[in-house]
Amino acid sequence: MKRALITGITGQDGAYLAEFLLKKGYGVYGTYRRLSTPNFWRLQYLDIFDKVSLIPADLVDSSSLVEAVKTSDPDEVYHLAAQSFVGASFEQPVGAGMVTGLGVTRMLEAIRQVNPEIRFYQAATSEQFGGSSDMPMREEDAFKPASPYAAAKLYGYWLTRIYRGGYKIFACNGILFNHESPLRGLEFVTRKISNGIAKIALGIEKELRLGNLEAKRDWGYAPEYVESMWLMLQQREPDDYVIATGEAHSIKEFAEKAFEIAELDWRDHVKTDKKFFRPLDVNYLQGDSAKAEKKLGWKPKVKFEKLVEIMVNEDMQRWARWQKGERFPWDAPNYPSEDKILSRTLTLERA
Ligand code: NAP
Ligand code: F7E
Repeated sequence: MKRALITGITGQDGAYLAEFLLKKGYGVYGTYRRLSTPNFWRLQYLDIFDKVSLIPADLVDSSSLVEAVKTSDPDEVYHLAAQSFVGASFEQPVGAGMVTGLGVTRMLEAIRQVNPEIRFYQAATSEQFGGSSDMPMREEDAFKPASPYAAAKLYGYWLTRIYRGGYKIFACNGILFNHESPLRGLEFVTRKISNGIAKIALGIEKELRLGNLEAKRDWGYAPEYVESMWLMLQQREPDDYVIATGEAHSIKEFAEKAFEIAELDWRDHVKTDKKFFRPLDVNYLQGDSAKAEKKLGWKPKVKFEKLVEIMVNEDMQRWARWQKGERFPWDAPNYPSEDKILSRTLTLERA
């Protein structure tokens, strides 16, 4: 039986990848960090919590990563753990470097020291292209990161290539464009919209406050994207791949479509709020995954409209079930209203 170690198994991609690898017959191990309140709702929601083995580790602590590799003795490591919210990387720029950037080096070092035969997947990102003007973006295009998060990821991308070249480690970068699902964190714009709409439809809230509505993203469906991670590690040679749908849509289009599904008019409920604008934003991202299609045989099936439908319908159903008194693992009921959170952007605005 093959074994896989997933860092960040409690996150959106970690949970879907664990489900995918279990179906393939893998023994699945995942790192989690000690929190005052356990955070396993996604694994429970997918009903796989009892099927995975958990190892405590933190990306700032090299020794815990070495232990995780030794304990799991994996054939493949999927390095998904990171501080993944771009907005927060402006609030905590030093942490972005320490966790999202240097965390990759610590993981690669653990592999180099314990067993360099382990295959390594790095969760690189379309954010690395940032303000680039190449459209649609391909593997060979220039990177122009526009946030502490993107700069840290670009560092991780290069470390992955350096360990591939220097130590012959089978290390791949998956340059994934945005991918969403009902397991997406609530601070990301798609889930913020689907969750907000469900609450508006049930009369729990009246409005939805958003930032830059003009930015465009290439949004795919997370359960399909995790398959591409596995495919990269099954090839004869390690390489880097763009994973995307090839379509770009604005936040406004997402909101418009999502409200339409709930039979509401977005103009009655959406307000823009400076608090949700970033000091620097990426205005346009659209990927070209022709290389992945040719070499991996990977192609997205769920495109924009279907994705919006999946997310809105699931959040509407969850809130309706919750209101009827049903209880199940879920993040939304305990999530604080964003009005309670004072951001750096807001502080700058007031100064
Ligand atoms: P996510 O839901 O935010 O999950 C991030 C994971 O990292 C969580 O399990 C989190 O643990 C863990 N983590 C955070 N800080 C850590 C630390 N200091 N030590 C150990 N673990 C830590 O992110 P995602 O959407 O699944 O994304 C997975 C990866 O792909 C990330 O690296 C992200 O940057 C990258 N990526 C995502 C997208 C996308 O559109 N989703 C696109 C391109 C690349 P807790 O649960 O304890 O917080
Ligand atoms: O923002 C705009 C915001 O936070 C998308 C991460 O998974 O994908 C994700 O990063 C856009 C930005 O995702 C709100 O300004 C408007 O232009 O959903 P997001 P992201 O920044 O694209 C990449 C590929 C990753 O690698 C990351 O890990 O939407 N926007 N109004 C808003 N964004 C948020 N969060 N909240 C708003 O109210």
